[in-house]
Amino acid sequence: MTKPRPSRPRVGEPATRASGGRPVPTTSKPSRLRVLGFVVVAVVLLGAGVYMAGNTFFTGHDVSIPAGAIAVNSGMDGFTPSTLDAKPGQTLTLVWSNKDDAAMLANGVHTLVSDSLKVHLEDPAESTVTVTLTAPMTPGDYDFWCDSCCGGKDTPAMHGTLHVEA
Ligand SMILES: [Cu+2]
Repeated sequence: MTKPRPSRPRVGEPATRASGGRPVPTTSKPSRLRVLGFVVVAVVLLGAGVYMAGNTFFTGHDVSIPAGAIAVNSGMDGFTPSTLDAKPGQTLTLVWSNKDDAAMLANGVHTLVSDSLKVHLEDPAESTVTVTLTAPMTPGDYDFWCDSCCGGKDTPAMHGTLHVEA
């Protein structure tokens, strides 16, 4: 009824293919290639699992703050902290978290916007992103705000200040 498949020889059959001129040894053990293939697949699956588990751990809200970085939170009450201190020309690294639900935010993001600092940054709902803010060389107080919730720029509580030391 069923025709024998013409492809690969069954284990136990005399070897008909030759590699490099030598006859392929017939063996009942799985070939090295098969074992290697299995190991590769296992390692890839394991790696993917560790990677995904890692994402779950490291994108949670209890994010560890790298040395020198500043933890900032955006919420319905504005930026916390709302004043950031910098030296002239200093680049600040902000680990910026947004714990709010997307439905409460315009475009699902809190923003950090400033004309004088030339930034328009976004932090998606329920996530933490790392962003940088470079202080101008001229000392002074530079205004920034969130324009995607609670009335945006028109609401005083939505503003923050980058204080550049003299
Ligand atoms: Cu906001």
